[in-house]
Amino acid sequence: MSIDRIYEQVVNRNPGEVEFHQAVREVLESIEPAIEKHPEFMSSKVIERLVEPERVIMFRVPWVDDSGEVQVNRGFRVQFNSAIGPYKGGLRFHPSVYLGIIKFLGFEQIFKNALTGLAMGGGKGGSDFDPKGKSDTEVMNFCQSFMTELSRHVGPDTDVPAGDIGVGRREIGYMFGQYKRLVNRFEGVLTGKGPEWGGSLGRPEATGYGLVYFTQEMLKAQGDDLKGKTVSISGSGNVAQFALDKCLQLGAKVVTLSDSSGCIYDPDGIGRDKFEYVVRLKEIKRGRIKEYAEEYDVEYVDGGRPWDYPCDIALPSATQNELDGADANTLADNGVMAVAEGANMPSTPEAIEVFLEKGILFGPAKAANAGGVSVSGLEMSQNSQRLSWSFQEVDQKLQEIMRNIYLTTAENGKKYGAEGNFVVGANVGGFMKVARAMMDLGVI
Ligand code: NDP
Ligand code: 2IT
Repeated sequence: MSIDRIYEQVVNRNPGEVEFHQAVREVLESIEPAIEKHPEFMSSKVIERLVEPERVIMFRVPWVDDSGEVQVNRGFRVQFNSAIGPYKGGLRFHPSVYLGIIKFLGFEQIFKNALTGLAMGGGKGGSDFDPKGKSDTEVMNFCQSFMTELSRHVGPDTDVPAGDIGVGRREIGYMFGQYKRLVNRFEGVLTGKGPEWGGSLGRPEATGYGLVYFTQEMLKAQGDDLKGKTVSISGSGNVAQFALDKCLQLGAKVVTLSDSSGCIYDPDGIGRDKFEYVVRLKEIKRGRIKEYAEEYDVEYVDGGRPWDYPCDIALPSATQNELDGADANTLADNGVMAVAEGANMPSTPEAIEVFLEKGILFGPAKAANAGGVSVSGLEMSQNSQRLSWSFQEVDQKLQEIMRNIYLTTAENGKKYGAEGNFVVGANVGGFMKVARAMMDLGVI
């Protein structure tokens, strides 16, 4: 079957799952040069197998809210590919979650995890539960019910979930507590745990720090660095916060943040004190980014996104398809030199085309945000050893991993006729490792 035919079949077999179609299309288009060199992948139907999840689990999540009313949410876990290791990938709790979102995330995770060089397959899960506005007890009730079913399908050598949008240390804690109670074993079934109960130091920081380490590698190859650069970040959650933290450490000035309600612009830069305010606002008060504008008397645009403001570097770190072709043109007109994706699939295909055509350095999510899952992999290693490494040791390893991901990505782009195109580089780099493993393991 040709690549076009395979894509058509994915669309027909997964009707309405537009984000999944988008993620598959990008990968299939960019691995074409690799497939031409390896006809054995086609004859053994590696691609047809790769686009079909090994297992899809959907379940009812009933729970009782504070008023005593029963609520019913939907739970998902897509165990996409385990050719190179146990399924690994986060859980997303957000009202927009449906099967197509989890499949797109699980599919991308296969290649991202392969790029890290660690032994992790790809998976993703979540629920349409909205933690916003819920009490702590409600979040706990929900997490316990979610894990009561999920516990049958996961395990430290089978499938190891972690956080994603709406799932942080609090939710991981409630789920880990329930798992431990159900199976009567203390084991590394989840990553992103608190350091007191089996978590790795450096995991909260890992995605944001890794994103900036990757950006630094892209700049370094051009003889440049982050010092003195103006940076626009979207989102204000885990990834955005620690990307901001690392930018500050490296002497860059961050001028924007956002959430699902709107965007703030602080031309003086979000400094250390303001960063600490944002962490308290988002992690403890669980408030809105608008409150930042009120606190520091800066511009707030209701429903706005950061891409209209001039910057040297853009780090989209909120959600999928948050930066479109028009935004990319605006960024380019304002002189942006590099874009690196903290979120998964934040740039639309049209936006990516603009960046590549205009020669703007572009770090795709599978490479640029792989720091989070990398340190999750290191958390799994520490759990297996029953040891905890120091923050410095983890951070050092993270820097090495991000550098290797950059090198693999750059080399593969070059090798397959697309020098400087890190989309091709990341997709081919991840794909080759998984495809070779799938060949070696037989028709499974
Ligand atoms: P958080 O829940 O901590 O933060 C998410 C942020 O994005 C919040 O500011 C949120 O605003 C905003 N956001 C969420 N949905 C939307 C939306 N539909 N429109 C506009 N803004 C939105 O999640 P993370 O920081 O962990 O995740 C951010 C992105 O990074 C996601 O794409 C995730 O898949 C990706 N990622 C996360 C990793 C991790 O380790 N956590 C690893 C690799 C990638 P609000 O508060 O209003 O909801
Ligand atoms: O998208 C991602 O890579 C994550 N949400 C982190 C996954 C993980 O298992 O740490």
